[in-house]
Amino acid sequence: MTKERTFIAIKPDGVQRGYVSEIIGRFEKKGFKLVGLKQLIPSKELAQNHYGVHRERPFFGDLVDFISSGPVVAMVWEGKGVILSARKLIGATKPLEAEPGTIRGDLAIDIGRNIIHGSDGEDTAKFEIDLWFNEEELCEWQTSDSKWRSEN
Ligand code: DAT
Ligand code: MG
Repeated sequence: MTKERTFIAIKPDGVQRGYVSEIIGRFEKKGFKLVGLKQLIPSKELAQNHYGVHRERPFFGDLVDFISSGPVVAMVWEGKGVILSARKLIGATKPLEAEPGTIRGDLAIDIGRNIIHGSDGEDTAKFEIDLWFNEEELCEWQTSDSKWRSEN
């Protein structure tokens, strides 16, 4: 049974626009398993740590202000290939370049309002899950139909 996990966050614009259920639904329909879920208004410090890799970029200040401006729905999803698959479901960073059918391609217009975050690799996923969640906040559970979702 694969334990691959990724960190997904619905940003304040996605929450404000009422896309929480739409976005969770896309991951559920794909077949991934929700193992962590909470809503919070991130502190500046959390936002800065989360986007630390972009610290030197000109948009860093605005990005941190935006992410900590309102409720974020933070999630951990589990399943085979979930890190890459989630990035595909999410679509390109610039909504203009995101294909229709992807979350950003269907629901967003602007790079600064691209409604969702997803970890971009194994190391990032581990770092972000540890940053946003305590171990006790994550559920170990089996879906009743797991053998119909993935062979292993
Ligand atoms: P992604 O969110 O697809 O992983 P990223 O890690 O390159 O993209 O950037 C993180 C976020 O920062 C992105 O979702 C939106 C914002 N951002 C990235 N590039 C930007 C730019 N050139 N101008 C404004 N915001 C930008
Ligand atoms: Mg990124």
